[in-house]
Order: sequence, then C-alpha cells, then structure tokens
Amino acid sequence: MNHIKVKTAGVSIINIDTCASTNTLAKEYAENGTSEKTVIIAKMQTGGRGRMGRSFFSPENTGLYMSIILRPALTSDKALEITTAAAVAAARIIERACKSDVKIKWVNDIYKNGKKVCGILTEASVNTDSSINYAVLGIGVNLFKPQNGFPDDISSIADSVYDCGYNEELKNEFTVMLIDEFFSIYPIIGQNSFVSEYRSRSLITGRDIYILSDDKKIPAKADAIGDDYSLHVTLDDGSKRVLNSGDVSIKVK
Ligand code: BT5
Repeated sequence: MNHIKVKTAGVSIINIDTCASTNTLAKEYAENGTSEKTVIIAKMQTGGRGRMGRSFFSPENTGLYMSIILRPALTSDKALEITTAAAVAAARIIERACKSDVKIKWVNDIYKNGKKVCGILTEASVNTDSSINYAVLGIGVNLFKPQNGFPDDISSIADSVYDCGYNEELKNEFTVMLIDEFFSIYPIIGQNSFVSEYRSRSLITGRDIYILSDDKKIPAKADAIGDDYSLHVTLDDGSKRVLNSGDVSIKVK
C-alpha cells in the first residue's frame, strides 16, 4: 500500500506486509504506550481473528485488515459502542463504494446483498475502576475477489465490496474514507447518537433467527435493538429475551 493521507488530525498509519493478527500487534503497541489514533494495516494476516475464537480469512490482494488504537474516556460498559460506531461507519462507506444494499448484522458484521463483506472485532483493556485503558478496533473488509475464491466453509456466505480483482488505488481510497468516517463518529460514542441509524441498517430486525449459544441453536424472532445495542427477541414459546452480544451469536434462518 502506498502512503495514504487521511483528513483526521493525529492519525498515524503503520503499513506492514504480514502478521498473525493486526489486533494482536496493535495490543502489543498499545501496551507499550503507543498513542491513540495509531492504525496498523497489514496486506494479509496468517491468523486473522473473529469473535469468540473464530477466524477471519485474510489473504493478500483481497482485503483491508486494520486495527486502530483508541484511548477513549469511556467506561467499559460503553466499549461495545466502539464496535457499533465502526459498523455504522463501515456500512456507510461500503454502501458508497458498491452502491448496493448494505446492512449491519447484529452486532458486528456488514452484509452486502445478504452476504458478509466485513467483520469487526474490538478488544479492550480495562482499568480496575472500569475505565478503558485502551481499545483496539479491528476491521476486516473483503474488498476484492480472492484470487482462489473464498474457502468452502464461507463461500456461500461471503462476498467482496468490489466485483473485481485487486486494485490498489481503490483500496487506498476506501481505507482513507473508512478511517475518516469512523473518526467523524468517534467523538460522540457513549452519547446514544447513532443508535437510530444502526437500527435502520439492521439486517435481522423482524426476521426469524437462530440464537447460537454454547452448543445450542435456539429459534427465535428478532424484535428490536435496544439503546444499549442488546437484541430483543421472542422465543418460539412466546417468551421474551434480551440478548447480550458478549454471550451469543445469531444466524439468520
Ligand atoms: C468477525 O468475527 O467477523 C470479526 C473479524 C475482524 C477481522 C479484523 S481484520 C483486522 C483485525 N485483526 C484481526 O485478527 N481481526 C480483525 P465473527 O463475527 O466472529 O465472524 C467470524 C466468522 O465469519 C467465521 O467463523 C466465518 O464463518 C466468517 N468469516 C471468516 N472470514 C471471513 C471473511 N473474510 N469474509 C466473510 N466471512 C468470514
């Protein structure tokens, strides 16, 4: 990647060829005192990570794999809003880039025409008084068609933002837009300001879903997203539940 220039003041970008996970690397930098708004971008990852121990397919000449070091003045109960702010920013920019129907699948995935093109993983280090010491915001976006296609286990659920092979200029342009868009929302995290947009972009509201928890797969209907980004559902027996994204994942039926 060529050197890119973002509008947001104070952002510094570290470009690397490869690493296991930019989130893991960013956490090491953050532990060593690296300042907020440092962005690590890798051309590929050998051990890209998703939530709950899942992996994120991150080959070269395919995607944007980046992690942003943040030091927000927030308590840990607001940490989820880093993910949801990034989801809103990513949805806006992906929509601008591909001009398709772009939705957020609770809580951290972006879908284009029903297929996943982006995943977000935020990892926070919390002080004993519950304030956030640092957070690492990891965003992975499938920008281009992978050279050898997506692996079998995700080929039916994954897609790319652009319907073409690798194009460095497009990647640089997208990266700049996404970083600037995220930092335009970042100052209002914790103020409940973008929950309505998050809701309006929700892929699952009103739909039949499965709740995935431990080894269980529980059918339910997704009713609404709460102000705290919890998911309100109705189970098949008519009972209501409020789900926390830290405890469960969901799958659209
Ligand atoms: C995520 O988790 O999707 C979060 C992904 C975050 C990736 C970024 S890249 C930069 C930074 N460094 C990292 O190591 N991570 C972050 P989750 O919602 O748990 O989804 C994981 C699931 O998505 C997998 O189990 C697969 O089913 C599917 N998946 C894996 N790779 C994919 C891809 N490239 N595109 C679409 N779906 C994928």
